[in-house]
Amino acid sequence: MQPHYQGLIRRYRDRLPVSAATPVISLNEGNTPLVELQNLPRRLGRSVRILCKFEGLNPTGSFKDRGMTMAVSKAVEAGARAIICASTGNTSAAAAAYAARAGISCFVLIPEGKIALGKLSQAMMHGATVIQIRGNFDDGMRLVQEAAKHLPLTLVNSINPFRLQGQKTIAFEVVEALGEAPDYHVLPVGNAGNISAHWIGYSEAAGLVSGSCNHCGGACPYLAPALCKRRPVLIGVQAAGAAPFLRGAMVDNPETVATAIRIGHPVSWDLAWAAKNESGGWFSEATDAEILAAQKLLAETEGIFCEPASAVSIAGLLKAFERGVIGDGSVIVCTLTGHGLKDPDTAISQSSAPFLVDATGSAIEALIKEHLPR
Ligand code: AN7
Repeated sequence: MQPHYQGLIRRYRDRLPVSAATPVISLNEGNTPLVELQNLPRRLGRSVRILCKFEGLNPTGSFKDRGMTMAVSKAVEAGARAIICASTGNTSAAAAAYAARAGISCFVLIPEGKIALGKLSQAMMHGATVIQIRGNFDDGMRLVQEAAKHLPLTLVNSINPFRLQGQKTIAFEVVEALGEAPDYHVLPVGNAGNISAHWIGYSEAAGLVSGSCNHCGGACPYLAPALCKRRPVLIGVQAAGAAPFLRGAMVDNPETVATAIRIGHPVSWDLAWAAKNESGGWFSEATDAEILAAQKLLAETEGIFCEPASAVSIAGLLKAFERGVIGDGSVIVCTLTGHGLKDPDTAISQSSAPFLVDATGSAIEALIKEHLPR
């Protein structure tokens, strides 16, 4: 029998802080498709390659599974019997699922009324103790840190360094798929763990660890030596109503339709600035209208349905094109962090309502004829 893919810890064991003693808690996350856009570049009149790393196809529907397999495996290795996190939704879904897989308890704090229904249903189905707070994600983040200090709980937000270790593997996969790093990598930024993890991953794939390149020692299996130091320019995109990196300061009352990134006090503040600076990249922002338009555009022109927070990368890319900062021939990867099915309400509210007709052949035929391509 062929050994089938069994998740990113087994795949990248030699590059992750695990040992033979680490119990691998996995749902075979990672190994997500890198889908090249076919229609959008043409429609935009750009001769560039745009590839979407569709993290929505992870087991719980978001990139959080990459971090959670590591965080929960290490928690169980250390003897933890319960984990806790604050979440805008996706982290709670992943934490709940991996805790179920591990047979341990899970507590999640979520902002009341501000998490997408798909995510809430996941946390509830997997048996987590779901605690809604009268506050936002940043309040929740403060509360879980306090709780983890004096209660027997392992905190699994991205402040837990094992989360970033798992999430860095996305860069390994991109480099393997393309044979080298792309020119640009665009992704949404909320709590800022993921942009930090992307940079760690690209740096390790390039043989650049702790600021020094060791490719000559042959520690860089993914790249030809000539390309060894190559890393992408990172473009971190925020929702305009929750954009502390654009404002240069924390934001107290973040608001956006992209509830996943409704975060004003990102915990990986310094790491994210370093990633942006070292990569020669930049932060940009998109309004709610731009985010929803980008989500719809991607769904209608390419058949890819991501959640609003993920469409932020497409919105940021469109802005970069408008500003003329991305040259012809560039290879661009966009991380689509979560699946569109996570947030059906937002999708339905921005689409036209289904038609309703009598159940007769003539009614159906009339309607179809009206809509056939001419
Ligand atoms: C779809 O679930 O913070 O910048 O609590 O769900 O690493 O925070 C979610 C974040 C982007 C931002 N896209 O990533 C949570 C949570 C989606 C997300 C982000 C999130 P970070």
